[in-house]
Amino acid sequence: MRVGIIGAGPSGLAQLRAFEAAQRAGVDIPEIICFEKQSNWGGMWNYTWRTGLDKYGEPVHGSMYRYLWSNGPKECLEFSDYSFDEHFGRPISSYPPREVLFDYIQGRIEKSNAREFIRFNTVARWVDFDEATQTFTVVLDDVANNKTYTETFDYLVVATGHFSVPNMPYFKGIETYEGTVRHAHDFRGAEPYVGRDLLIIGGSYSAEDIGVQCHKHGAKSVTISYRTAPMGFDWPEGMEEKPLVTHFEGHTAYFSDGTQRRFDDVIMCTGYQHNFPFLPHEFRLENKNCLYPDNLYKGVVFNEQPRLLFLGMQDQYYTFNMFDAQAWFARDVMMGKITLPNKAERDRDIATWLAKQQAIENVFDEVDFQTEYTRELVDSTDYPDFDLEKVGEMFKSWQRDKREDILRYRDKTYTSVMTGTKAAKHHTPWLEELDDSMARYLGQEKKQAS
Ligand code: FAD
Ligand code: NA7
Repeated sequence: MRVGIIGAGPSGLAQLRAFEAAQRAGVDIPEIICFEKQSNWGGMWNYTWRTGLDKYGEPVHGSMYRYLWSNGPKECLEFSDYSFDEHFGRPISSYPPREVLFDYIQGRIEKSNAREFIRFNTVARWVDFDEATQTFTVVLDDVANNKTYTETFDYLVVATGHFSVPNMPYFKGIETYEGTVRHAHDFRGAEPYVGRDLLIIGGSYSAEDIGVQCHKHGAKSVTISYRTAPMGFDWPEGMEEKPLVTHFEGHTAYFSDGTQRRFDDVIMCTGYQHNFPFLPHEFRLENKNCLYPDNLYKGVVFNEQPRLLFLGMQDQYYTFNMFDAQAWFARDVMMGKITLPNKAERDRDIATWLAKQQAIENVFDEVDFQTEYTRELVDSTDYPDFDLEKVGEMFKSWQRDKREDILRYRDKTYTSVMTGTKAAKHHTPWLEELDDSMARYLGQEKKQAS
């Protein structure tokens, strides 16, 4: 049996890890090849300074930026088979910067021979499914060597992420707006906005985090324009929310409440598109960012063609440990340890989850939904069990911390459900910490400890 995995971000790496865990337990595993279009693993966490196209002319995948600190407690994303304690050897704070989390992701996978399974600089271009042989043929571009070739698989795992291809709406007059316009996908740090009046469009995580970062690093003002509802945090002086922009003229944005204001720059924090240009249309997920994409049995198995599996396609409270639970489930489906019910039963199961999603009323319901979803996957596999319900409570507490103080919630500490370790207090309050390097993050702590 041959398994193809597209993408070596946290989800694709979780899939490799799941097979490795089975192998370590003495089970024969299939032949596996993972294709990654970047030159290294880590997906979003593999920071790139590039925007637009990469050095081979491929669309840049990365949307992460300098000074990005975890936007939820690390205790909520901890792998249940590789703790932060095991990796760092001592307690660290609850909200580490990107480089530290990247190091943690790498730490687990570097303990295996996973790199041997990955072909880097390799883009999946197209997938065909042959009904007669029940196999996928994947057309691949080795962009570093300018070679195109194909590989054939019995199962295909799509782990290409969904926070990479910008959703870029049009606003009347924006084509002649006199300031700069970019999408959050191309934001790489707050420096260009120091001393400037910034308009952010969007009302979710990117708007909040980029807005707060620009405020922290010295933007003159940050205005956030929402479509549906304001985020409603207790914003500091210099930050405010306004309803949606109706149009632009010159340097000025006009809002639907009749007010107007001049801005130097605009950043569209308007989310991302699920984008699968390498899949024929009948295999594409067509949903927007949501907690339960339609057509995916257990959020993983493509219902119309169960040899096709997707990881990490949900909107995410849970991340790394949920990807693991999905990958363990996917592995067991592929290896026949989990028998899929027939299509009618799968349809019913999907409908039940979609109805639950429909009934969600607030952010706490969202957390409960994803806790219950992840619980079901963990229970149906041998992924090491952990106190998911306590993690769910931590997510709710995190939401309350943000309501209390959007500039200081990252100074809070949480306790690991994996090890019982209470996070260390970071040496510098987040608002005053302008250096996000791992050296500073860990080095300073060492100094403090001694
Ligand atoms: P990705 O990380 O996107 O990885 C997908 C991989 O697939 C990439 O390496 C890409 O190069 C590869 N790929 C794509 N197309 C192809 C192709 N055709 N052929 C070959 N390879 C391909 N999560 C948190 O837990 N905490 C945070 O603080 C946090 N902050 C975030 C901030 C930003 C700005 C963004 C965008 C996301 C953030 N996330 C955060 C969520 C983040 O998406 C997940 O943590 C995680 O990276 C998702 O993993 P993934 O493997 O599913 O997707
Ligand atoms: P999200 O969470 O998908 O949010 C997208 C936001 O963009 C959301 O508030 C939308 O408003 C808004 N949006 C979308 N289209 C428009 C238009 N046309 N006009 C105005 N506003 C619009 O994406 P994020 O980038 O914030 O977060 C993605 C990930 O990155 C997340 O996991 C983080 O960890 C980092 P709506 O509320 O639907 O009206």
